[in-house]
Amino acid sequence: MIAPPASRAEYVRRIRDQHLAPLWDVLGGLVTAEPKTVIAPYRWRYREIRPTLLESAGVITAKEAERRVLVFENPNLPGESKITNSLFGGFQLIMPGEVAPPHRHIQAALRFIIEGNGAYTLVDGERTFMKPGDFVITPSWTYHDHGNNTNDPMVWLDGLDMHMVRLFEASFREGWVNEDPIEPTKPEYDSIHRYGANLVPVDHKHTAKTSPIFSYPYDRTREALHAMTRAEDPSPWFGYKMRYINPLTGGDAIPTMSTFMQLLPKGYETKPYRATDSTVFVPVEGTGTTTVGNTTFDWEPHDVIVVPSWMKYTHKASEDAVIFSYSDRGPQELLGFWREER
Ligand code: 1HN
Repeated sequence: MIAPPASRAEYVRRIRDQHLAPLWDVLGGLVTAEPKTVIAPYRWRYREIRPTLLESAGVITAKEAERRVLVFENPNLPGESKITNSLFGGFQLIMPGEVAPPHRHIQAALRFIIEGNGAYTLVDGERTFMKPGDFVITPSWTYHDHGNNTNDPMVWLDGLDMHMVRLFEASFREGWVNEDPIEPTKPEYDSIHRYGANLVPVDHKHTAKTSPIFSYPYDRTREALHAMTRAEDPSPWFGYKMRYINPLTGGDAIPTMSTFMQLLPKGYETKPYRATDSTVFVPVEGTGTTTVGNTTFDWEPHDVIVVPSWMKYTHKASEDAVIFSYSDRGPQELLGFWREER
């Protein structure tokens, strides 16, 4: 028989030297009865941050910055480059004549276009020109660069799965052979022509986990939502809401981040809803309010609103409104974690 320790505290002090710790002190905090979030609900007003964003052009060039991005920092997690625990969000600015040099990384990116018209992103040899409201993807480990040959600044929201990659310590990144822009190897819009018409090339072998379509243009998304409004009543929780998919699998366009666009008719108010995915909402058209817990945020186009996991929220549209969103729902579903409450 081993003699019992002098006290629990004495025992716990002793086992720390062996890099051991008692689960009984931490179990309740680790395996909570319900999701406990550290994330603060928050809203960034585009009207307020746009001047600050444009000012960044005088602070650093796109080339020197590699990517000139202002990062959305959750107020409860300063310095962590997190808008939620799993998601990165930022606004990227490319000024006329600038290029952001080519690179690739394990992290997948979504681009949601905010302002400007006709700057490009080149993904896997294919150039895509960007317009406000377009949803554009950069799949994991594809070379990409961006350039602006227009006369206006171009701004988009970058959403990345980088904190999931960090969790797994699985990050790789490399530059192109040099810093010059990559020459396209495919015709413009090749991916949407090839895969975006309910057709697939007859010899296509499906291997990639990410959508073969790089750009989901806003005019088509908008048309799909408006067609829905003519066909059925709005969902009490979502209004009219669509999910961007990979047409080859029916799954999310990007496997690590779900992306959505929804339409709320003027005056419509959604019923309280919560789910375990934390979500970033970006209004595209219209104005309204979002209530998360006890906080109500009013919003207009290009504002950014973060709703944490498992907090009840409602949206109310003061005018016909269209809202883009992205969340970690897809990976949670793949892993069997995701839950919702209506
Ligand atoms: C990145 O590569 C881009 O390619 C944007 O435009 C934002 C944020 C963190 C890490 C890499 C881009 C990024 C990023």
